[in-house]
Amino acid sequence: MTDPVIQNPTWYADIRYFFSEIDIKHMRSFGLELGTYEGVKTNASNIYAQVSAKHMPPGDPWSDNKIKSFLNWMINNYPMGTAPTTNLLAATNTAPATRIRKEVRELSDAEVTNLIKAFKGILGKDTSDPNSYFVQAGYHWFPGPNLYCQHHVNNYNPWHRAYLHSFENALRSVPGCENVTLPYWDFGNTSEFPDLFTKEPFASYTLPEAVSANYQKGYATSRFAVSHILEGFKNQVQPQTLFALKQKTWELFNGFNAQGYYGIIGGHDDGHVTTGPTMADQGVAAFDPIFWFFHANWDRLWWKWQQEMQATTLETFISTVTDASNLAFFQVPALEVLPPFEQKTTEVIDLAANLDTDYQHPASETLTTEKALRFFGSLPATNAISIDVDNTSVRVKGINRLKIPGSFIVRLQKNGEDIAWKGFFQPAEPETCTNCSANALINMDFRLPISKVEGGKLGIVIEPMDKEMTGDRISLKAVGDPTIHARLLVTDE
Ligand SMILES: [Cu+2]
Repeated sequence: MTDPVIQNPTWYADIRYFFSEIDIKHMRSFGLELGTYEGVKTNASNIYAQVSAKHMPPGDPWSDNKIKSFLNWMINNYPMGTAPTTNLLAATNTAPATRIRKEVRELSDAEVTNLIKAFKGILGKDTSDPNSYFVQAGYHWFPGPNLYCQHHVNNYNPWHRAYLHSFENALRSVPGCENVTLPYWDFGNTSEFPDLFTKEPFASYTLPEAVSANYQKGYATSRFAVSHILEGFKNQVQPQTLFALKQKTWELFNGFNAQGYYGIIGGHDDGHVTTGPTMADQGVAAFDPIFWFFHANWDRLWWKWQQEMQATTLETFISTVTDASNLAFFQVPALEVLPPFEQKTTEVIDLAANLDTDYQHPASETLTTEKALRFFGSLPATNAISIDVDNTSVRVKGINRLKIPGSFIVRLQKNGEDIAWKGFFQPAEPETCTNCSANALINMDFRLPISKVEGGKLGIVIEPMDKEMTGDRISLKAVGDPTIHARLLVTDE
């Protein structure tokens, strides 16, 4: 076996493969983390001492060239790098999944007919039937009594992945639909709105019984005009999707972190508030049939990122996690469950192996060909940085979202005119939700050309989606007097 010295090794391309799963698990029990970038970087000197003394791994020491490669990585300031395009892990991936989800506009006529049959089947089931549309949609929030909120947290992606699996199983309970899969809506393709969504049974859903005081029997789900929806996805959701897919760590991909609220979770929230009044309300969003196609795409995007990062298994996924508390979260599998679903967080990470599901990505995927900005407010000093002179980030810091009943939009204004907006998705009574209360203070990030913000006075307006309760806007004092910041952005590219 050839084992040349690697002159410029990186974490993603080389170093993370230096440790076997057995080494990682074994050393973890002694408190030494070899499965993550931060763990290996922090303990690099110690690791180097052990491997160069040929003590590690016991009985199977590293070759001299491998030791030299590791030293090169240390000398070069521990570069993170990117995942290799050739799949080094192909050998560890087992049988291909049998549930293949396709783009909704790429279904054959027979597949559409079958999907309609499956939807009509679960819509026709009694509201007490666990496979009914009513029960499945109700897991998201109303009618309760258990409110399973998993948003703006690590479990946002895992919980929704388990949720889609549960919904797909319900569709498969309909006789003749045993092989149906849930299609996704590639909302990055804004050239047209899928025609199917405007037809029965996908256009709207009427509640067969009340789910809350505000949502009575007979309430019909509704959406904004198609032009409004497409514009929101094009201008608001897509830039954040592209940004997220270019990130190299779980934290930046997820996008709800110290670097700001911009990425997958931000795009998801904006997608909800731009689709319609029903989709904008966390309490009832899942009753709008579009919810399922929308969320299947978020799940696909997460999986696509996992594939590109070679992070499809639990251990390789952990190699992308950098924050200590997030790490602890993903390393305690026994504790992390996704109620009301049977899977655990750590089980849904490998979508293909554990949920037997994969995605057929769209024929004309634009994500990888378009250039996305990859800029931050700050980066570790080990990275050589350059400054983006064209764009800025305006951040509104410290909005107490518990004071706002339901989802809302923050509008950034120059001289009283809107120049940008950002949505936040939450229940009507956020103070009753544990996850919401734990993340009460939020920051909103706007990334825009400097030319758009210069030469005028900047301010913000907070507009609730449901104006009946509070009127058109919420006073800044009521939400804890948030502050406004502007900064230059940097990149290490
Ligand atoms: Cu959602």
